[in-house]
Amino acid sequence: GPVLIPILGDQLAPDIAALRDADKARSVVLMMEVADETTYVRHHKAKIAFILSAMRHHADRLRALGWTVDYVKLDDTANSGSFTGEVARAVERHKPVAIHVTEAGEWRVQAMLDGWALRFGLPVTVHEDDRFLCSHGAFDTWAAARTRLRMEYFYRDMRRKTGLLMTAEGKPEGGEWNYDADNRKPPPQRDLLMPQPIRFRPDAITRDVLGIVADRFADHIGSLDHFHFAVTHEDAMRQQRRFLDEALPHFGDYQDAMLTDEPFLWHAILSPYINAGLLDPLALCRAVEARYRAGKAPLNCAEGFIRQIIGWREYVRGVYWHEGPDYARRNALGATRPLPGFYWTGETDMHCMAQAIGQTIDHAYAHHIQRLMITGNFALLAGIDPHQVHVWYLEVYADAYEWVELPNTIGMSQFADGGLLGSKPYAAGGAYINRMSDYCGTCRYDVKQRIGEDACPFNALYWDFLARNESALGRNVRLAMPYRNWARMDEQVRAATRAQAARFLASLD
Ligand code: FAD
Ligand code: DLZ
Ligand code: SF4
Repeated sequence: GPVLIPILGDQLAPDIAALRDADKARSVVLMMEVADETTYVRHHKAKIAFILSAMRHHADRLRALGWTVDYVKLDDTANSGSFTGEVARAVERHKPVAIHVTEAGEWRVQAMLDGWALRFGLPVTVHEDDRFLCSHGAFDTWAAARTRLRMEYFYRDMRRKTGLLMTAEGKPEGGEWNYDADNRKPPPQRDLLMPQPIRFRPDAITRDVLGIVADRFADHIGSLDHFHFAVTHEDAMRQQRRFLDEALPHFGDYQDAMLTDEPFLWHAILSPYINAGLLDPLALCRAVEARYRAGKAPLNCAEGFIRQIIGWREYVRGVYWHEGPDYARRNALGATRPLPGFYWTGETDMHCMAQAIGQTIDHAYAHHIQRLMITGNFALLAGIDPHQVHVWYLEVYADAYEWVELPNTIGMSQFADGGLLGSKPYAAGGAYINRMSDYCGTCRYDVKQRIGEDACPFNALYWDFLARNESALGRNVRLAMPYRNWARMDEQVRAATRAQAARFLASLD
């Protein structure tokens, strides 16, 4: 019998570890659209459509490369609905002598893979997923030697390991490791020359999938009307080139900027492709470095971008596997409020929230600072149950898989891991949002006010958050200044601020 090689929906690279040394003539690749994966959380419609269409295109690509691919569609009548059920049926069909698979991206699925050897009485080889620079073992070794897991030091190791933006003498290019001090400018005026991601027109395969998703997942969040994702490696490469040509030269400058009705700005719009396997993250970083060396992108932009990929992206994955499956249940600040209904509709008078959520519904995309400082910041300040916040982020973004979403949400955004990932909570009042966006100008609320009917809710919520969490956060040196300011306020002002926050929070329920 052949070797059976299951390829999961986020393993869509032709040289994925399990395929690399396999013999095409003696292998059957198994790809499975299964109900469990489409509904273990209620993913955005466009996220499901993207993954299923990319899977179908990838099967064609593998066949063109000479592989035998057994592809199970979601609506095949005998579809058992689960990875393990489908592997069981494939074992019946093909009578394989062994199973080779690439390690899964999350605990939930890895547990399934780990059960296959016993269940099927077959040798199962789980290949390390070397699309990542840092293996689980290497991260554990790095972490074991440290009391605090600082991204910055991890990142420097990845720079040394890859040689990206390093001089011949082994020094960081330009003399500094990190050029963030040059980044984070407020938004520019809108103009017609701003880059836009390519809008890929759905082909016949995608149109088929869009029909299935519209039918079957009608009650999931999200619109399919704006579906514009690339679903092949070739098209993803077109968007990669668009990013390198048009957005990279300002990527760093406007990384934290937000503009009304401009969902994409100078961001890459590549995360769904990188995470699913359509693009190779290291090759992308090398292309970014080449642009810098050719004088086509400034160092602060090239370094900032490369840091997101070989720094943050690798680091959060390391944290996810290092911390174990119970990381999803962390709740260091004891937050219990249910997620407000407007996270599903975007219907709120807070213009910043309506924008971030509305774009999420339309595009299954929001850029980092919207996720962190608008929807994430609001949930943090309002004391929303971090697990509900986690499920929301996992559902609504086309790039969301637990390994990357969970540390970003539980750790970076909600401070629910008590400061493992970040040294202080990303909490901010309206002034920050006003500085980094044009949202407040057209908002029904007044960003300058803290108390009263028209006051921006973020303002009172910010102080209420600090006051409410003083026992957990009051000794954090990075919060010393705001706590001092709070303590200096008049007792009556403090009471009015907390009453304002309480009224607003009550209106959410
Ligand atoms: P750009 O801003 O252009 O960045 C370039 C690339 O860097 C991205 O494509 C991505 O691969 C990588 N990157 C940047 N920041 C991060 C980060 N913090 N962690 C990991 N990779 C990063 N990213 C996901 O890929 N999947 C998620 O499910 C996800 N959930 C998030 C949840 C929260 C609460 C927050 C605050 C961030 C989350 N991120 C997630 C990180 C980041 O917001 C997205 O990677 C980014 O917005 C993707 O858009 P882009 O390709 O235009 O990115
Ligand atoms: C997210 C997702 C969805 C919606 N559907 C499928 C699917 O039908 N078949 C599949 O192989 N993978 C799917 N995925 C991605 C898997 O959930 C992903 O491989 C796991 O999260 C493991 O990392
Ligand atoms: Fe958001 Fe407040 Fe600005 Fe309105 S005023 S857009 S609620 S920060």
